[in-house]
Amino acid sequence: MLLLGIDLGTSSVKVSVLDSNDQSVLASSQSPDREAPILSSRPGWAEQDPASWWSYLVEAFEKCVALGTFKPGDIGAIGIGYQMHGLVVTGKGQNVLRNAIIWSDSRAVSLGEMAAQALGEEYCRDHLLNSPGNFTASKLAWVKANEPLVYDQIDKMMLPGDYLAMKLTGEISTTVTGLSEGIFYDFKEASLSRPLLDYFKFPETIIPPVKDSFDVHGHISPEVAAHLGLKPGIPVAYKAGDQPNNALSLGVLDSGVVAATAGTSGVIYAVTESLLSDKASRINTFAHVNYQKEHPRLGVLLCINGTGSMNRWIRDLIGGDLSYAEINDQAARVPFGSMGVKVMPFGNGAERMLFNKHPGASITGLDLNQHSAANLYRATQEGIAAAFRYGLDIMRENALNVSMVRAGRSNMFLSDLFCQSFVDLTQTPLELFATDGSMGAALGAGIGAGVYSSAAEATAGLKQLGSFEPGRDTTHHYQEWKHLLSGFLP
Ligand code: XUL
Repeated sequence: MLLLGIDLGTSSVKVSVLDSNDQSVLASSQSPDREAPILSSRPGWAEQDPASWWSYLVEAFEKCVALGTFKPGDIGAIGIGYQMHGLVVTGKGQNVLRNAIIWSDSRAVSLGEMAAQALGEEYCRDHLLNSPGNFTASKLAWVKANEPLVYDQIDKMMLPGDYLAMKLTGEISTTVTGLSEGIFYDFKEASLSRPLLDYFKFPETIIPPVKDSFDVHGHISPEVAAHLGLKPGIPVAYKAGDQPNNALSLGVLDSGVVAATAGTSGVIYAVTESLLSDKASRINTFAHVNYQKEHPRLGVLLCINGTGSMNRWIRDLIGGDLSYAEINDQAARVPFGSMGVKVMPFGNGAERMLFNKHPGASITGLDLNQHSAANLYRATQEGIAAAFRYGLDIMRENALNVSMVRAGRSNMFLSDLFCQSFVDLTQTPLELFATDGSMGAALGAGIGAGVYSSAAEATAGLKQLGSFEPGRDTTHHYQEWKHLLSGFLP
């Protein structure tokens, strides 16, 4: 059977078609070619039009079909990985009522803080495993408070991946992992959080039916099947946020190994069985794709909003039409430390590991007679790597053992320079694999559709492409960077 994997990212939608027999990739494509826009009409706001996600998906799939390497009618199941924590709201006729408020949007931080106070630190820590922060529930509360005309028309609220599944199948559902990433889930009770719904006065009917990640989330509608050339009735058999999905793609299902991504955001993701929560919600705990009430598997996640977003901003601003590969070549000609230039990559919304503050991005140490664009390119990658180190220390403070990181060879992990900066600054080895979010979503579909009996079987063909080992002492450089950062913190 062929499997279609969809990765709804912030910068593009990527799709891959896999042969379930040998897990080979028959076609892969993404849309748009350059990064998709984020609409930001006010500081700290970040929205995207869900209709654009649908158009990107159709375009990316049509590009795959045009390669002529598979028959769309042979696809037997579809899986979706998606940008987390976003809010999509629909009316009775499945019409989208406003733009999606996406994960990096910070408008709801204060509403989340008020909710945390009202619910109590203990309840948030022990039951929600997080403060409501500016996650989906707080975003919905913002719509309720500020756009009552929109709120009154809401039939269902959903995560971005639930929206794509709805478009494909006409059916609306969500997942336990999705509810947990929106901070709607009470892990102690293993159910929707009643105190949270009561506090925000959300009716329970606004929450779609809840399923496991590996389950049937609907069947492709006849109209969509005709449009895309798919067989009508094939299932969407898997849905998960992009970070748990990335972990699945790397075979990270249990404690021990740790997964990372460096796309628009950067994430380190560890799996644990205990209901772990950081006292200040600087790292977050959500249900993993294999979470079961009786068999809890939780993903503990450190997120840096300004990762690929910072790298893209620098490229767009001073790199013009240069490709990322050309920028990496230039950066590699500058020595480690970027000759004193330092970058704080925090310009993409409230940073959870910085107590939901939004210090903004900054560049320091520029010498106009010495430095060129190459110094900025390198300092950007080193600044992002230093931010990873800062976050990893918080994970270790929470007794998470991170002795090795696994990542797909994609996004910023395509850059050898970034990989080396990452291992040098975090002092943690890195293994790279031939996978990405769209492949993970395809494998997830295979599990959900029963083609594979376990995640271990689905990821058995995972190929390692290389590894990086820490090679230099970066203590002094990192201490200087951290000292600069402390100037921005409360
Ligand atoms: C994870 C997070 C981001 C988004 C990006 O908690 O907010 O990594 O999932 O798509």
